[in-house]
Amino acid sequence: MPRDRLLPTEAPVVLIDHRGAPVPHKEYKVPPDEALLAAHAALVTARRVNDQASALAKQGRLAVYPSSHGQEACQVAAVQALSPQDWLFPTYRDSAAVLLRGVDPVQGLSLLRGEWHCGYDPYEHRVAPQATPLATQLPHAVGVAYAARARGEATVVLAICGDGATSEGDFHEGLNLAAVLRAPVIFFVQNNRYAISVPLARQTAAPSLAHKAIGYGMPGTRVDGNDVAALLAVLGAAVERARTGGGPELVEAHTYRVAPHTNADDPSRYRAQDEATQWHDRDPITRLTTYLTDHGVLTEELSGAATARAEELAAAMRSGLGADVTPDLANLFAHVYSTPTPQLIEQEELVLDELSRVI
Ligand SMILES: Cc1ncc(C[n+]2csc(CCOP(=O)(O)OP(=O)(O)O)c2C)c(N)n1
Ligand SMILES: [Mg+2]
Repeated sequence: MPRDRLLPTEAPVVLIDHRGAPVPHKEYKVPPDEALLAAHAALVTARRVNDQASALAKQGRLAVYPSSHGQEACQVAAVQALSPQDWLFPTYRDSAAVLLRGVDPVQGLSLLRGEWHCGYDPYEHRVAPQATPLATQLPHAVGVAYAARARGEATVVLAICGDGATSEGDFHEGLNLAAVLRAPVIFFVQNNRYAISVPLARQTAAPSLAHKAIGYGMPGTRVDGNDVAALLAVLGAAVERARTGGGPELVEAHTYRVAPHTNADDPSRYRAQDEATQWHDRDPITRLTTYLTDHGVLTEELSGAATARAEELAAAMRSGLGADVTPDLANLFAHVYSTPTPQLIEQEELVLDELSRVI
């Protein structure tokens, strides 16, 4: 779809409102029932992944878990907008998306177990390692997109980041380079209104995060981040545009981090409790369930099957991550360079020698 406007729309795109009612839009349409049913099942799975992983963190089975509870529509749409040949570049908050893309749950969560930097093979499902340093994955994503196009492949890259990450230098460098190169990459900003304790108002003076796009010369689009139908339509159109040579796009999803930043955070220290409560009414699963039920598309049988599949994944997480592990500390150095530098070898010897005295 050609985009002749660069400025974002006044209001975020909404196709199904928080009461589950359809909202007409002149540019985007509600995806077909089949796609919405798949999204519903994926939402149920994503919520279960978040709840199960949070419980495992409380039990000490994961070192930390940054939950995307309440942001599941973003997780689901990011994955469903992509084809198998495309690449996903996730952050630490996007474990649900990583697992929905097909990464094994034990391998996918090994980073948060403190066991590996990245426990899965990024090439298997075309999922880059989850980036903890903010925005550092964005220039990498541009490089992958540019290289794919140079090889004549129709690959699109979707890179996720948070509202806080948009203040980083790497965000600027990534978006600027992508626009200059017309690289097929979507920058998907999950604006959940907080960067740990820093609220959006202290993050930027721009009218919206999507407005930043115009400075780079790429379109910016605002979308309701709790409306999976709108997300699928907006991201789907952006992916299609990028695939057919239209260049990059910045998509800002308006959502809310219902959960603490991680299990180690206490949000009552920096935000009012009723703020989170208000967002429960905008829950991404409730509104899609209402819409699909009202339209006679979601049956009890389909809903039960979605829950059963989510429970299967949760059971695999419990059994796979419930066992004790003894990490091999030498692995810290094993995958830094294909040929380790003399300095790295020296550091490894020093660390292993030190550890042999204390353990
Ligand atoms: C370069 C860098 N600086 C600081 C941090 C510490 N840090 C971790 S998460 C975070 C907040 C990020 O907020 P946002 O980008 O909005 O993502 P969210 O956690 O809300 O998903 C910060 C400052 C980091 N990981 N990387
Ligand atoms: Mg944030």
